[in-house]
Amino acid sequence: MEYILYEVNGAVAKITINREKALNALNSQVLDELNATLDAVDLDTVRCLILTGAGQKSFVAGADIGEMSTLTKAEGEAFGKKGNDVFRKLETFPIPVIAAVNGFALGGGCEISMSCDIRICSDNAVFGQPEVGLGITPGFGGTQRLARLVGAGMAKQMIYTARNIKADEALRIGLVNAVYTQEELMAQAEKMAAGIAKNAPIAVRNCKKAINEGLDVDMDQAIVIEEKLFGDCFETEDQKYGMAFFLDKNKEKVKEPFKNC
Ligand code: DAK
Repeated sequence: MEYILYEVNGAVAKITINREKALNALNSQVLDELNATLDAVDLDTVRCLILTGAGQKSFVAGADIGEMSTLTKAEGEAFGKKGNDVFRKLETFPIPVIAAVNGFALGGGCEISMSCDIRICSDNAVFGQPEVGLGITPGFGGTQRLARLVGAGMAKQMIYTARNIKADEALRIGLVNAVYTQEELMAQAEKMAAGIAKNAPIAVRNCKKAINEGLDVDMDQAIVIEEKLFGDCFETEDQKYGMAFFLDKNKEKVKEPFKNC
């Protein structure tokens, strides 16, 4: 891999988009490598992913404008599909994905962060959808995910004006969950990931599925999705162990890690 770093530390894995000279802009090769990296994640051991960008300045400064500048209509559609397929893979990835946004998250950078389950950022982060200033629409799901995350009014303002917002405003509108100093960001992402990874993995996966799939349907159907996924937990060893541990009154006991089965 030229542009993706992949590290595993216990049950937490970190994917770093590593194209620092171009502020981690997404070209076709980055998207292909990211896709292959996701396919290779060992879901038997990894329980939470962190996605970040290399360097101190940028998470992802967007899709690669140089590569896009010469695309034909058909090539533009193919590039859009390549990005959308990877972003959707992230969004529906079986385990939670935390975006640790360490600087510019513009265009495709804002969009890839929105495909993750949770966004936290450093205090130098800048978010925006500058596409209309380049003569295009957001093409990696920005018109859809931004509106769902921050509401249609705020999404329309950001997209129509192409105005970037800083970390504090991203926090205020609910685009990110927390802002940390640059030095603190990764440690905080790792702490959150470890906190997720210690919980029953099948239950966590089912929660992700229930939230994602439930948001796409009406409440009556959504509740049925939740019921089914709740019921499925009762076929797991982790449910039996988790509840038995709570009910066991032996104060000396030590909680074992969940087994993911
Ligand atoms: N693409 C390619 N290279 C980029 C880049 C990008 N998005 N962003 C930065 N770079 C490169 C710069 O060209 C420069 O390269 P060298 O000149 O050193 O070779 C290097 O990164 C450092 O950038 P700057 O010199 O510009 O650094 P500054 O600190 O002065 O400025 C900046 C940082 C982030 C404010 C500035 O680089 C900037 O404005 N970058 C572009 C941000 C942007 O507009 N991003 C959105 C891109 S549009 C679709 C599919 C996808 C999309 C749309 C449609 N379909 C197919 C339907 C997505 C679109 C986008 O993401």
